Amino acid sequence: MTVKVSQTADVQSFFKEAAGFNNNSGSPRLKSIVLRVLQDTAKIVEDLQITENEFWFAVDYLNRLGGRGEAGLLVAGLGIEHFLDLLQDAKDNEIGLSGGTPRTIEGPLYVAGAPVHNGFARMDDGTEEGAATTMFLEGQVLDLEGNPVAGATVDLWHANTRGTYSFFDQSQSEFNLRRRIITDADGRYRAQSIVPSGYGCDPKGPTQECLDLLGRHGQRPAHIHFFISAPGYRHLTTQINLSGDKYLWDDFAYATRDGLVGEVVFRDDGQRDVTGRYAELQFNFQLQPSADTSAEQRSSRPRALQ
Ligand code: MBD
Ligand code: FE
Repeated sequence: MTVKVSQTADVQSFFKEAAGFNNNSGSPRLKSIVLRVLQDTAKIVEDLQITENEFWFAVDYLNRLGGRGEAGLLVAGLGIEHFLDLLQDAKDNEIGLSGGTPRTIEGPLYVAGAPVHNGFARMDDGTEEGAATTMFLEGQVLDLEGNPVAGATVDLWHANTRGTYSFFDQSQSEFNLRRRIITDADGRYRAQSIVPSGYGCDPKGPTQECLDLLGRHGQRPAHIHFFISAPGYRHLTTQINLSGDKYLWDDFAYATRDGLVGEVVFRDDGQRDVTGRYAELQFNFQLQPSADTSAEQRSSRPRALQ
């Protein structure tokens, strides 16, 4: 027997009261959103016959998720952040915006304010020398016709050989593997860094706890994140996911897309200023023109150090 009360007039008007509809202050927008959350939560509780124990387990889970700062990780792992990309792609398509490098998720590990360099940056602090393979990353920022975009900001960040990111991994130096590179007159950016390893969720954290119950792993392929911006062009949030990685097409955050796979080439030919084996990665980005200056900005998502 399933008893349901959420659709009764009494309960619906009770939810409206709880969502602030009986007062004239606060935010009308938030009131509408909270009302819908209450209505849909009630429907889930009824339709799936959520038990008291399940409900309070979920409340405690949210406390633990926030306590560990993993809310952004869970939304990536459940594919909700990728869904937002799919929705934006469809909206763009609807109004005829197309072309250029595909967008993909930002993820939860950006830190604002990385050092700025013209044309070239050394990104790693040298502490993994011996363990890491030196990586030479270079390419151009182009418009949709293939013309170079000079003065574009290539804001990039990636993990170290253990798959961890500076700031979130306090054992790394400040802004290690995070830089902003301004493209030169040919639209070119160049970086010397280290080949990153893939990221794995903390096996003891609340996100992995949920993934375990879904029968899923919490691994990402090796990848490099980018914000690309330039006056007159649409902001681009994207990633290069590295070829040859076991998780390339089995990414727990669903960020790998056609057009975003980077071919890493390993060489040992003495052509670069390093001893032994090194890696080369070339990747160009193409930007769409912006309709207005707001399209040139990244979202106002709260981020570390801003
Ligand atoms: C990452 O490095 C990442 O890029 C995403 C999307 C989620 C967790 C860790
Ligand atoms: Fe990442």
